[in-house]
Amino acid sequence: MTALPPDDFATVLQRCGIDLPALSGTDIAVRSPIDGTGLARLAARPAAGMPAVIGRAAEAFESWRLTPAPVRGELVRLWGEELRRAKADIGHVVSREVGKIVQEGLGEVQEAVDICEFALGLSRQLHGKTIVSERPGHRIMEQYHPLGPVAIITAFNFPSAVFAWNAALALVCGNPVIFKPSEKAPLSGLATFKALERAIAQFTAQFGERAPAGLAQIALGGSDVAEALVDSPQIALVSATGSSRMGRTVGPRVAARFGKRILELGGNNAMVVTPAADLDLAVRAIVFSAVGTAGQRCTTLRRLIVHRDIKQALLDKLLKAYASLRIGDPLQPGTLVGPLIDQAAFHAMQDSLAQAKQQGGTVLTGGQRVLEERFPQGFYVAPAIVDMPGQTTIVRHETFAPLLYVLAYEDLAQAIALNNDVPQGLSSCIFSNDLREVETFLSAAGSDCGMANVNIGPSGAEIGGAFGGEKETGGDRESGSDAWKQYMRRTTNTINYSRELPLAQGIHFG
Ligand code: UN1
Repeated sequence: MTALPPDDFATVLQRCGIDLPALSGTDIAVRSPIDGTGLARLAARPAAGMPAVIGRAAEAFESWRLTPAPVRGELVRLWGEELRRAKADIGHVVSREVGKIVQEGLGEVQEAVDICEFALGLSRQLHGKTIVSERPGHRIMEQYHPLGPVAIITAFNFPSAVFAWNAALALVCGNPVIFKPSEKAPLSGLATFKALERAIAQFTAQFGERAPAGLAQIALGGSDVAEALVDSPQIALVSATGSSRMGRTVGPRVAARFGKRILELGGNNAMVVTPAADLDLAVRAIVFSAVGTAGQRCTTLRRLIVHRDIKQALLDKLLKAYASLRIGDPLQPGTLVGPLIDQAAFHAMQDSLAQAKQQGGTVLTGGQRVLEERFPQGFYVAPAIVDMPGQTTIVRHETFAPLLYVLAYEDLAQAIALNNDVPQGLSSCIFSNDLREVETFLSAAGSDCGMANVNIGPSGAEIGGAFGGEKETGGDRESGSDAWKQYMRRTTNTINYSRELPLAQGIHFG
């Protein structure tokens, strides 16, 4: 199925509300990874202008925090509707700008719609607890209050959904947002942001002045813009998605000013395939999670930990599936693997392949550049599978490309140890129909990742669950479940409705 509008890209951008001439400049050159075509040249916001942006958000917070949460929910409802309406167009922009196949571009916008609907429901459920007191005539309760301006710094690979995950929750929780999209994907960010602006306009028509001017702002720019957000004491929460290297800089800087942060950093996600697995199901899951999005999801499958008795049988099936992968223009229906984001990503993959070989690896398939003649400026690769003698240095490193390492194991304890013995801790999964194996993998002695799945791959999480991971992935959670609590401040209230003043812990004072 293709849902691409037939129009040219300029028309699609216009329909998304993006006025290119008004945004034009020389700072950010946007290229399509499909064929290297220049899509736009945009002006960056000078870092010197950031205090004013942050100041407007701080001002907006003063009134937005007092708007009842269910009324704030109306704004994300409208945003979800706008996103639904613009789904095909925004999906197209995502495909053009980051090279996702049509289905995945659309899926990303659907993820943004889903989180808006989740946030709408949440707008009536921002509840705390009531706790019994040890003192007569007393009651203890918790309330969740808005936190303050939230900075959202995103990566190129989910340029629409990750902004929405954060912004929908932040807005419902009573916080203004400032969005700094990746310099590699500003148009997808803008298209998603413009839908929010349209929702704000409708909200204002309905509720008057309730949506203040600085409620949602976008700041196109480079690391200096990000740094201004990271270092500002007026930014209550910095939510940053990207590499562990980026997080290593952002985390301590936010901590130094006692700010809050959500870090979603690198993953090195594994699948354990046991002798009790449905191999055909496993193969389907491996293909989607290892080659989907050309291996450029933080949840991409990077390590296949397979029992030695079934390794060859699994590899035979997998190599067959890889041989039929359609690599090419992501806008064409039927394509499964689009391009890497840029030349640097291609070189990083080649470098990792060279290191893997040096470390004893055997390339079973792929790794080479393809379609070079048709797309001299597009970096397409044949997804690679590399058999490794063990979990060497390069296997422990996240390479953002379709590069799958295969490791053999003998007993489940060893498989779990391999799963956990990497610096990252985002997602993981086991393929097995053996209850004992499955429950062990999910237990306290099992996978140490933020996400551990059974008989599905590590990628493609639904928004209802908390998303995030441990160790160098950052330790935080966003999206569903109770991730909203990070966007609010908790206050514990002890209320005395008696005529006495008993002290806690039985203390007599005076
Ligand atoms: C990311 O790669 O940064 O679970 C996010 C998934 C998607 C989100 C990925 N829902 O693969």
